[in-house]
Amino acid sequence: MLGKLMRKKPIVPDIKMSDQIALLKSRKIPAHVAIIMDGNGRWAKQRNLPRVAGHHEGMKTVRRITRVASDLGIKVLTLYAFSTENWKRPKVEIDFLMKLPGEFLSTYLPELIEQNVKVEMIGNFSMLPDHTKDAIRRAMEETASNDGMTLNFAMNYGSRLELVESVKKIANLVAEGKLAIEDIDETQIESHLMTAHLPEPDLLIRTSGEVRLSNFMLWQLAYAEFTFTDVLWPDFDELCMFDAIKDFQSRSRRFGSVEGEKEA
Ligand code: V07
Repeated sequence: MLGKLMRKKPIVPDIKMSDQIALLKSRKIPAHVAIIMDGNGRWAKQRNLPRVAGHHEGMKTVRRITRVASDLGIKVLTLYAFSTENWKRPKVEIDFLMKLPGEFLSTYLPELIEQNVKVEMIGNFSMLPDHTKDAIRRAMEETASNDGMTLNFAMNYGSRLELVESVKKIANLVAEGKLAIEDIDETQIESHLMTAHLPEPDLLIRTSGEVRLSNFMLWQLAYAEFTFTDVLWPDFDELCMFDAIKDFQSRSRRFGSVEGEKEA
């Protein structure tokens, strides 16, 4: 049953990458794609390598997928890099993970700037180590005026906590007499989320065969298409990305014309 849901590594079609991109762009491209980058530890284990080797390889996939997403004309790419749950992992692993933003940015920031990519972050910034904060802050500053794709890292992010924080802010407005209870609506909740300035994701991709949301963008994904693949994140390449977009396009074609009718 779930086997049908799950995508496998696509067969390599004999079409140039640029032609495939052009073909996909002739149909509807999702404005916002969110990805749960799973399977890095398993990738390493299969090779008898330490888990951190998988995380490091996963970082290279972030670079590839950022570039192809930008080429496809995707407006926002949100990547789940570190969840609030991930603090439970061994300290050595957390220390390694917290160095990845710095390494990623010192290696790839110039090409992100060249691609006109804007770096942003959602999640609790204040709990991150200083060196991680410094790297992210610098990248956000240096790309602040870019108006191409937004590369949005979910770092120390948890969706339920985000919703709790939104509710608290609204409660404060009510307590201060600035908002009437009757005026609390979906727009109010939404406008206090960390993604308030972004369009809702149209497509969620999760790699590595897991079919769960894991506390990721629960509110924002209400109407998104979901696509799952067995491919582990370090092996997720441009063709896998094309496959996910094709999947999205085949579903939008089926439902697009009767939007609001068949769609639930
Ligand atoms: C991390 C690599 C990708 C697979 C998932 C786990 C490991 C890139 C970043 C990053 C974050 C913020 C930023 C620039 C880069 C990152 C963590 C883990 C914690 F501004 N990859 N990556 N951060 N992995």
